[in-house]
Amino acid sequence: MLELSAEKGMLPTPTEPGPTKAVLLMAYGSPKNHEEILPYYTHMRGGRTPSPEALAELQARYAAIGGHSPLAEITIAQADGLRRALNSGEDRPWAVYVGMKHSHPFIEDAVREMAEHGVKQAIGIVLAPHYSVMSIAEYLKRASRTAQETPGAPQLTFVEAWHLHPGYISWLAGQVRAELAKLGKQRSQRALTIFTAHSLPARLREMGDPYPDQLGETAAAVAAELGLGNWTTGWQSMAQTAGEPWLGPDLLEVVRSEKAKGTSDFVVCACGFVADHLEVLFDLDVVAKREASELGITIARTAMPNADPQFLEVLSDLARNGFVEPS
Ligand code: FEC
Repeated sequence: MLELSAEKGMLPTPTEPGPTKAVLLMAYGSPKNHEEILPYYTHMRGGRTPSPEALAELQARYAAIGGHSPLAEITIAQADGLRRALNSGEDRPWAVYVGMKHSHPFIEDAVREMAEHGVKQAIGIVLAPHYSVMSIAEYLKRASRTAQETPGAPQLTFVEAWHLHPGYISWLAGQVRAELAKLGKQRSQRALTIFTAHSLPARLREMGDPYPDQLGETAAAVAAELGLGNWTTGWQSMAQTAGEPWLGPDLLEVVRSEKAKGTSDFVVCACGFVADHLEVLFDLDVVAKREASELGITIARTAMPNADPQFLEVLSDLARNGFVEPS
């Protein structure tokens, strides 16, 4: 039997002795309220306090989506759903531990808690499909380093990227199909679908980082499954602090240039994210929609996976296939 313990950030706690298979489910994290925005932003900046202007700008973005992001709650719901999916019909219990990159419970807390619970082996999964040294690799490094420093910590193996998981591609295809269907036959044939992920510094291309190509691979796989002719990729959510070129073209640049060529309906599929959060609810639902209304076009956004059962099956498949029995 496994239960959720609210005191420990709702981390699932094994309540029966015996070998436990564990997942370390890692996500970005979000501030739970207005007061947490400053420590959250400071953590993200490696401990450097943001300027008052930058802080106010970020606070305004959270205010525009209702005061706080649902990301942390959605991550817990995904973990809970994954634990249920993994434990149906299993002889040995699975535990799912949540570790966040920038808010409590941190990745380090989750690894230490697994050690306290006597977990011997765990599979680490990041709730982001595309690998980059500036995204997934940072999560893995922090988990591995804590495991090395913690007596009794579990052996960790990781899923490094899952941007082409057939279940994920099929889930995305279903969402794009649903948005195109809402446009009706004629408009949907002329609509442009734009697959997006979080932008990162453009120097990653020269470094041979797989991230830019992986976005294209996800997009191409979804387009192939749908037989979609009119699609492209774009980058979104470039950090406000960007002091160097970031990966482009930006989503809004794509929209403006395609509108100039006569396209008036767009479907955005933010396949680099797996939850409703600030970068989706503000950058797409507020900023992109405002731009659409100014340009006299439509921009529809596909639903995010959140705790959809089909997406939980994807996570469950990643955990089962990636788990290595302890030697
Ligand atoms: O809902 C929420 O409260 C959090 C939404 C959120 C997600 C997210 C995902 C990614 N980020 C990635 C890279 C960077 C880099 C910087 C950066 C900065 C921010 C800021 C906020 C923020 N990110 Fe984020 N990101 C989310 C939120 N991100 C807020 C700070 C304000 C701003 O500049 O916009 C630059 C850090 C610096 O200043 O040095 C780099 C990547 C992802 C997708 C992969 C993942 O989820 O891990 C990559 C969700």
